[in-house]
Amino acid sequence: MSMLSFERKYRVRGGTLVGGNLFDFWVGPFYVGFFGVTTIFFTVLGTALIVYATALEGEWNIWKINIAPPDLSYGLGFAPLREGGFWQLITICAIGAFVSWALRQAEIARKLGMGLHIPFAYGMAVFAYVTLVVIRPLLMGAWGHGFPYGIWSHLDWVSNVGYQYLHFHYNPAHMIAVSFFFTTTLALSLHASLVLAAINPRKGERMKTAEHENTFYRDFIGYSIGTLGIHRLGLFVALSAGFWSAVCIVISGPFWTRGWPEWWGWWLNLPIWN
Ligand code: UQ1
Repeated sequence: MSMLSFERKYRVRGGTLVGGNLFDFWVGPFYVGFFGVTTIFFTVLGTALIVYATALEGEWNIWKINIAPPDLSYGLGFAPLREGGFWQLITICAIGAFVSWALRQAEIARKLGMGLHIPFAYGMAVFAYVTLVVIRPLLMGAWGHGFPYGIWSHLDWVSNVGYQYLHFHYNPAHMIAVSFFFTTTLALSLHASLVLAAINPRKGERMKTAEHENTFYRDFIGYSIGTLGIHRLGLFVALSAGFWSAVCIVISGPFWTRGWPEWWGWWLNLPIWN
């Protein structure tokens, strides 16, 4: 709220992606817009469907609530509500809400004359989810290959699918994804600790700036990536983690159906070992 004096200058109408100035207004601190309305629509409907499906199942233990996709025998068709149809409708609502949210980010960025980095970054997470519940099931020929919506049940799904491929950690794309996840935590902890160290000097001393940050890393490892560079690196490693996660699951089944340890046969079969 304290930022409103600054925000007022930028709260200008126009520059929407669709709908002209129909929903081009703010409610309190929030921009509404056409995609704000569609986000709320899909979120409310999807949540209501989750609650309704759960009521019919009768399991209210938060850890055990489960809304399962259809049986594989339904293929790519619609299933009756209580046999996976709820899962299908909830998936449609989830994708509707996630895509609306990304387009609202894009609309706000556009109104402010900013780049589209935020919707692009968020879109990578949406892409990973869509890969799990749409792209891979389509390639495998059945919605039943999507993961169930439930805290315990989705963990069981991950474990079971992992064991279907014998040892999922031998999946090369999974290796790359995990490496990027760890690198992301390393980059963020390096960056956050460096910034906090610079702005929290000893008592009585002035806070330090980028000059000190650069100097620390040049003294320490002979290289500083710079204040802009660290954010570019952070975005790259974080997006790469999401991207390779999507790749590692979409190749499991559509591309490789045996155990992942066996994939490394190409290495053992290199002629140089003879
Ligand atoms: C860095 O060099 C830098 O520039 C001054 C930052 O900006 C504040 C950083 O946050 C970090 C972590 C580094 C060091 C990182 C690498 C990859 C050398």
